[in-house]
Amino acid sequence: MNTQPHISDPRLEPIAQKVLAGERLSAADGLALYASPDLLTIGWLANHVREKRHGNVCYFNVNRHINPTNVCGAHCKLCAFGRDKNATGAYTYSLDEIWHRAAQGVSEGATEFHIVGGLHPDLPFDFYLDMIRGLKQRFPQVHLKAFTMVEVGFYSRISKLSIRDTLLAMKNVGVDSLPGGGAEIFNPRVRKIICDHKTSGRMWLDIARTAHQLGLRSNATMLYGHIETAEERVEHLLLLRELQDETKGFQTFIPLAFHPDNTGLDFCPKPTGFDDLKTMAIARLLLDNFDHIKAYWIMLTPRIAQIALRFGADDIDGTVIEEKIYHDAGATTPQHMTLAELERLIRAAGRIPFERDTMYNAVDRSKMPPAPNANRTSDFIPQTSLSLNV
Ligand code: V47
Repeated sequence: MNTQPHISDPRLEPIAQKVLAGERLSAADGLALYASPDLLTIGWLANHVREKRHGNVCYFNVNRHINPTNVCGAHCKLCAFGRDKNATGAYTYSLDEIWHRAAQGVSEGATEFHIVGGLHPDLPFDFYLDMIRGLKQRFPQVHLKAFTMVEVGFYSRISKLSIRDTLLAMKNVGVDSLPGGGAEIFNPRVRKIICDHKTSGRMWLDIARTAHQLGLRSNATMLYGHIETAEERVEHLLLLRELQDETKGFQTFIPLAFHPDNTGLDFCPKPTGFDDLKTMAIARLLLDNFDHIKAYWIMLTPRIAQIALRFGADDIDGTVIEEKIYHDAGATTPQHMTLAELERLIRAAGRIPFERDTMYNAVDRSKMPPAPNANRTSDFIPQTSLSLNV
């Protein structure tokens, strides 16, 4: 059992008592954590919770991002990825191009396709259904984590189907779960500035609720480090916690640090490592009903993501391959990592790499065709059950 940390900020004493007793933290506790400069105590507490749940294990997966189009009518100020139809750099993949990218992903050992894109003004809902159906037919073994709540809301509008029927149509053709994007900050004041024409925060939560009711699990995100206040971050996290109490449908929470380059918010300073680690830890402490907290290395940088594995995160995302959304916004991280590189990062943080599928089942590569480009390290033996080191 871990011993207590030295707490240099006395405001954290009562919060530490609650965390160690397994009690739920309040909004006021969340604000006190944000107000405190005592990052090491906050991190220690988050690590305590993280190790109680997951021991020394760090999850990762081998995945492939596919962004079918960057054409988008939403014009969110926060985004550097979306383009008008005729703008320089606008693209929309044909279905054949999508099959090709997916086949590349499979040859690299992907167990998941992470599919999100712009809100294209002309593509019909059937295009997306054909894409999912075609991917499922060609690659039935690969989990399809597709379309944010914002895309679901948009498809419902263009298809004139209810949210429920839109989700059912997606599920029927092969969508297995939904990614967590588009949540940004739920508060309407912030949304009006950073993503005025996007699905409201309330609607995002309603769509997630409906997805969960239909048996589709999803992730959740929070985009931080732009114009939002600490109160608005805490409110966002507690709204997610409230919905999770109701549906238990969220798998993983992913804090996303805002990258300002090439966006309509380029006056915002770049995220700091201090804020990244603090936000990761506070998420772990407030979201007591989420199983997993992910340090998305693409956005955090591999260095900060690795440290985050000791500040509450138990998952580091995947090999990714061809990330566009952050790189259009000036991210300087690589666009993909090999399995061996990911495992090295995890081991160097003193954690045990655990290759998972999207649903956090162990992946046993000895039962899969070899992935020629995966470049595994030789000593990693996938496990089917975990022994927790608490
Ligand atoms: O929804 C857009 C964010 C999200 C910028 O579910 C930006 O496993 C920073 O949701 N700076 C997409 N962020 C990424 C996402 C995600 C990533 C990894 C894993 C999962 C998952 C989900 O990226 C968008 C938006 O919130 N974003 N522009 C930007 N300039």
